[in-house]
Amino acid sequence: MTGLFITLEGPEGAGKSTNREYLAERLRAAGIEVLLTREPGGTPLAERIREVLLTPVEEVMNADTELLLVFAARAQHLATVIRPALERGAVVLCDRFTDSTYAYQGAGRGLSLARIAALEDFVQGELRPDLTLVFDLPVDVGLARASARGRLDRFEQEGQVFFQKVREAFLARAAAAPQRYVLVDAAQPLAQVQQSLDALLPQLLERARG
Ligand code: Z5A
Repeated sequence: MTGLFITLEGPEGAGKSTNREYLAERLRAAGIEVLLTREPGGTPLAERIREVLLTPVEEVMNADTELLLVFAARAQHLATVIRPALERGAVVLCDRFTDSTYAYQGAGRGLSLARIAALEDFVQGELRPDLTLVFDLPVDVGLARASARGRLDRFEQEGQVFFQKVREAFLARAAAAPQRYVLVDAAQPLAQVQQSLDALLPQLLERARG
């Protein structure tokens, strides 16, 4: 694989989608091929699985079902979108990936991290992101931003305790592997967040150009 696989992670309302667009523009302006995508989703079939995961329904979804659906969507996304893009040398900017599984299904739902790691190996083989930007902000700030958009999805209906565990999981993963993760203070005004992304650009361009 010759491309560069960058993931954007963090709790709800952290600005991942907004900043994904911003980074893509900056990289494209420098002549780099960028593929913008997201999880769960990123292909028509995986987007249908996303709908199942996010739509609140009366039947309570079993946590193992949730975990398997996340990885089912990921298998499709990797096979049809992410791996082909990396093979042709593109930069893949993916809004959420397996760090979210460790944070939401692992820390949030309390599922076994060893089981998640086994599925990660099964679905991804050796593929891991080259770089992960963790957009961090206090839970109440993120939830206020997300709920300003209106109707809450199935995850957004969880309480503060769930999201606190999610936030701590992202921070712990970033602290455990500082060579792969960059922590971004997402509570700052957008212009400042984007200044910190600008500071990363020379490094990203160098890595994207191999
Ligand atoms: N999930 C999972 O459980 N397991 C997995 O393995 C994966 C996912 C991959 C869908 O993700 C759900 O899937 C997610 C976890 C679960 N749970 N939830 N909820 P999603 O990425 O689609 O959902 P999200 O995180 O809720 O997306 P989001 O709320 O759109 O957040 P965002 O992309 O980080 O933020 P944004 O859309 O760029 O910004 C939100 C608002 O804040 C928007 O109005 C912006 O204009 C504003 N904003 C952004 N930055 C700023 C700053 N700096 N200041 C002020 N306002 C700002």
